[in-house]
Amino acid sequence: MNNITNLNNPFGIGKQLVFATTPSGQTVITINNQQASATIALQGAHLMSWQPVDAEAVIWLSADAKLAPGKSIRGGMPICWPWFGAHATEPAFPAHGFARTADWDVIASASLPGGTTEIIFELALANNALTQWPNPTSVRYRITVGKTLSMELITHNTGPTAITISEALHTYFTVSDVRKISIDGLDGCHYLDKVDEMKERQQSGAVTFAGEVDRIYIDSEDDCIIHDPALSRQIRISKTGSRSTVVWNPWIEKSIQMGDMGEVGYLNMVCIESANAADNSITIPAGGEHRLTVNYSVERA
Ligand code: TA6
Repeated sequence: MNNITNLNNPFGIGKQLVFATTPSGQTVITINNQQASATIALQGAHLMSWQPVDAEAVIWLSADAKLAPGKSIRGGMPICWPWFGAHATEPAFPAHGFARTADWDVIASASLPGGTTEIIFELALANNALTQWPNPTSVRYRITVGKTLSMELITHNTGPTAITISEALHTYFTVSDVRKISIDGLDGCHYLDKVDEMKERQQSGAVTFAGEVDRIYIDSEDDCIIHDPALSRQIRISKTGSRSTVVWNPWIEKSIQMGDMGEVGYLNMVCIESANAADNSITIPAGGEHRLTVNYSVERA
């Protein structure tokens, strides 16, 4: 039986959760319930879209996003693990770790009381870059789709010694115009400014955008809210187990360099990433685990 049959038989749920193959041979999961719809690429367990039934699309995906083996998808919600950004010592290792382009297995799915749909993935470490991560680890990732989108990323250290990871749910949000939004929840937080040689600065008031922004806010655990008056909405991001918040918009020059942001894609997206990065890296003792959870909800403004 082909892979899709093997997946739809145990884990498909009627029309609510369906596995299908794209023309390029990638497996994509489509979820539709009475509260919301979502699509997830099996590679990287990469959520690509989420839309509550009474709202516009919330997650941004580049018009030039590629769905190809081993290639990261521009947009959606890439999983950065077991390191965020460049590897500390190996420049040849992939930025943001290997989880987002790796094989993940589906291990469970359910239609939950109250009308949400849940799917659970496990990182197939044995098939992936063990040379880049020779530490016995189990990684599971749960996505629950409803009016609220909920994620939980669980790292379990199954080895005999402590491990240190950095991580992020590197989410791209759709906005009307990045020049007309503001982000609350980071006032007073210190951040590392990646646009200015990682200088440490302190946020004053809301975050707004008039050029490239690439900041790692350290010790930032409060909810963030994206205020988008032109869409008459705000997007709330609440989290646990995450002490860093990354805010990123590549603006014009960086978008052109990246080549897969679309013509003016940068105007309609902002990344608010729930992370543990830089000084907030996480050390997990032998046998221990770390849970990062994030919830997104849309409120009328
Ligand atoms: O989270 C922001 C960031 O680290 C930026 O510096 C930029 O590199 C972005 O991630 C996208 O990285 P990627 O490897 O997906 O091109």
